[in-house]
Amino acid sequence: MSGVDGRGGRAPRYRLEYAWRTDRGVVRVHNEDAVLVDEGHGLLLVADGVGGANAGEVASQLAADVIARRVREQPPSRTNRDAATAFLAAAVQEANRQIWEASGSDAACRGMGTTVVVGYVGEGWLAHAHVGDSRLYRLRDGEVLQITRDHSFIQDVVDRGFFPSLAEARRYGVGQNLLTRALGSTGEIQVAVGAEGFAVGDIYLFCTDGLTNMIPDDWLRQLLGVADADLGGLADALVDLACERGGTDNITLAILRVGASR
Ligand SMILES: [Mn+2]
Repeated sequence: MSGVDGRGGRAPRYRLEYAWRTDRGVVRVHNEDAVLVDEGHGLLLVADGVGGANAGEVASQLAADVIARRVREQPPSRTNRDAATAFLAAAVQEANRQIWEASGSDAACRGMGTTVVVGYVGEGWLAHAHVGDSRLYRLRDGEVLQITRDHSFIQDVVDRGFFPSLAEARRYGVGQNLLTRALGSTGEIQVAVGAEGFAVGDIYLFCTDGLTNMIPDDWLRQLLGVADADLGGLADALVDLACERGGTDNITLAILRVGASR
């Protein structure tokens, strides 16, 4: 089988591009976010750690390390997206256990935790899993869609109908920083998972709240919508804009762009 058209053979159907950045921002002394992109394994991950001293950094890096190790040791299926999402959920649960145990056994790490959002590229789809308020967005046909739903108090009050939107809840002073789920906060954690089929031109953006709290959705749409932009330049522009608009938190992102194979 020649696979020239990419449907029958082993030739890739899509050309994938990756870019990632992490930045301390303007205000914070430390960067407690972590980012990991492994193009060979089709893995993207960002995590936003919290905790005293350097414990937030420990937690977010531990999440990245544990999940990456599992994927590298025994790569999940690229053809069965249910198997891949189940694999990601198990990997995130394993990261949770290790962070929970480390925070119980090391006084310096007590109370540490982290968000995580992770993606895994299969044949024509992206499987994803998350805990906390780090997000996955997709840009398609000029529309920005937030794929993940935050595990946060402010999202909960919106879901319960007290406010029509996050923006409106913020306007009434509902704080954004209270998470309802985080890795390391309990021995067992519920992981949200999903999978998205690719279309040529899709851009997937994984990011921490240091980006989304600084950049309104319509600005995000504007930047991501510049077709054929250099992906590294796009990543730089997002970080620069978040810093320019205050940069009050660490800013971390990983981008996947789906192009046509040649
Ligand atoms: Mn943050």
